[in-house]
Amino acid sequence: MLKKVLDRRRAEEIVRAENRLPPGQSLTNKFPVLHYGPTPRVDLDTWTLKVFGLVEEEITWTWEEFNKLPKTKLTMDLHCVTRWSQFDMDWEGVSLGQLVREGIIKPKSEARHIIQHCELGYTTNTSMELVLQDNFLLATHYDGRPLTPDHGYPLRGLIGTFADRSEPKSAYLWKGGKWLRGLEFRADDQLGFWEKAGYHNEADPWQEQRFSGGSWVNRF
Ligand SMILES: Nc1nc2c(c(=O)[nH]1)N[C@H]1C(S)=C(S)[C@@H](COP(=O)(O)O)O[C@H]1N2
Ligand SMILES: [Mo]
Repeated sequence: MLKKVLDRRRAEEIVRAENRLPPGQSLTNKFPVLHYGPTPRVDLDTWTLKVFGLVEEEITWTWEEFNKLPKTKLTMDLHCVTRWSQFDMDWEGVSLGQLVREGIIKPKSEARHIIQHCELGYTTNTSMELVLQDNFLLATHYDGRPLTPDHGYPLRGLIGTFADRSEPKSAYLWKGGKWLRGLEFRADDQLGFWEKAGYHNEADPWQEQRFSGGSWVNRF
């Protein structure tokens, strides 16, 4: 127990020295589970991912079709607004940016924002620019294994930071929706679940954008 605490502290000192710990965050070696409401049960036979709104052609992928898309592996640090960060996590999935670059998804020229739509009504909004970056993934696997139900099986949005954190721009973890079922391209922005509840619309952990307006300290 004590050894674990000391290991955690030592690891935290290292990432702090490497400038990989955003302000107000501390390191965890666990992978906490955090979401609102129950964990949905997902049936892969009826599962689809819809790409809709301001795109040239709307798409509905079955699970089988989705798995034929080009795969990407990447290692990222994740930052939760509740103040834990986890480092060097290995992920696999599909890069939304790559799908757009390869013309598999064709956003209309007016598209500026994306809403991630999830099972049971969870949504989160970002600029289109943010989720087309290399540090956003439509993630199917963590640490070489399919996501567990609690972490978003079978598919989640995921945004993090690369070890060299200067770019691209990052966001707190809630900007990746677990149990993802739809990507809506829009011209105007529309606040998602936590954003409506007062969390920051951009949520950059390096700028400590936890809450919108006022002092975030008073929110605890
Ligand atoms: N569908 C859905 N996705 C969600 C949430 C949620 O409540 N529902 N919570 C977000 C928040 S606040 C966080 S911190 C991360 C947590 O991911 P984890 O449980 O895999 O650590 O999921 C995000 N995605
Ligand atoms: Mo969170």
